[in-house]
Amino acid sequence: SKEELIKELSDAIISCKKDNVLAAVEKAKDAGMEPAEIIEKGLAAGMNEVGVLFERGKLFLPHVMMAADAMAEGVKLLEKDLGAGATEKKKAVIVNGTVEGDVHDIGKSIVSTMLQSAGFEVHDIGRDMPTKSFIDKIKEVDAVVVGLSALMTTTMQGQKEVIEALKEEGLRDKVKVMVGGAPVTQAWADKIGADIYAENASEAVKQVKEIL
Ligand code: HCB
Repeated sequence: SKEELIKELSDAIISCKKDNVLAAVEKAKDAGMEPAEIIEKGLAAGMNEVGVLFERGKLFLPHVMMAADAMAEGVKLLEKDLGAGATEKKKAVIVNGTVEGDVHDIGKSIVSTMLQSAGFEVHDIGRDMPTKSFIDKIKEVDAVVVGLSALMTTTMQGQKEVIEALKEEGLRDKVKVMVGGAPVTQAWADKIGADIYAENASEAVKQVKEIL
C-alpha cells in the first residue's frame, strides 16, 4: 500500500544508507507514486525523524551527514520525473539560497528543484550565502522572487537582513520574499515582513504561483 511505501522511504533515510534509499525510491516510482509525494511524504519525513533522533542523541552527526547524502541521491533520481509534470510555461525568475552561516541545503535544494519543475527560472546560489550575494544575484538576473532558507534559530536573522538590504537598494517593491526552513514560522515571516512563508516545497510552489 501507499502507507507502506511511504514508511519504507522514511525508514530508508533513517537507516542512513544510500542503497536502501535508492531501492525504496525505485520501488515507489514503479508503484506509480508521484515524485513530489515520494520526496515530501517519504524522504523529507524520514529526514525530520533523523533530526529528532539526532536531538535525542540516538544518532550522531556522521549518520546525519550520511542520511543527508542519501537523501540528495534519492532526490536526484526523481529530478527527471518531476520535470515531466510541468505543463505551465511561467518563466518568472527566482533566486533561491540558504542564508549566511547556515550550511543546511537539502530543503533549499528540494524547493529549487520543485520550482524549476513547475516552470520557473531558478537561480540557486547555494548555501552559507551572505546578504550581498543574494542582492547581487537578484540584480544580475532581474529576479522577482527570492527564496531564503534558514535551518537554525541563529541564522534566521539573515532572512531579515536580506529584506532590509532589499529596502536599502530600493528593490523591495519589485521582489517578493519567501522564507522557509524548520525553525521558520508564519509569525516570524510576518514579523520580518516577508511575503511568503512556505512550510514545504509544494507549498512554496503553490504560494509563488499565487503571488505572481
Ligand atoms: Co544540522 N541542525 N547542524 N545538519 N540538521 C539542525 C537544523 C538542528 C535543528 C538539529 C538539532 O540540534 N536540534 C540544529 C539547529 C538548532 C538551532 O536552531 N540552533 C542543527 C545544528 C545545530 C547543526 C550544526 C551546528 C551541528 C554541529 O556541527 N554541532 C551544524 C551547522 C553548521 C552550520 O550550518 N553552520 C549542522 C550540520 C548538519 C549537517 C551538515 C550534518 C546536515 C546538513 C546537510 C545538508 O543540508 N547538506 C544537517 C542536518 C541534515 C540537520 C537536520 C537533521 C535535518 C535538516 C533537513 O535537511 N531536513 C536538522 C533537524 C531539523 O531540521 N529538525 C538539523 C529535511 C528538509 C527536507 O527539510 O526543513 O530543511 P527542511 O526544508 C523544507 C522546509 O523547511 C521548506 O521546504 C523544504 C522542503 O520541504 N523550506 C523552504 C526550507 N527552506 C525553504 C526556503 C524557502 O524559500 C521555502 C521553503
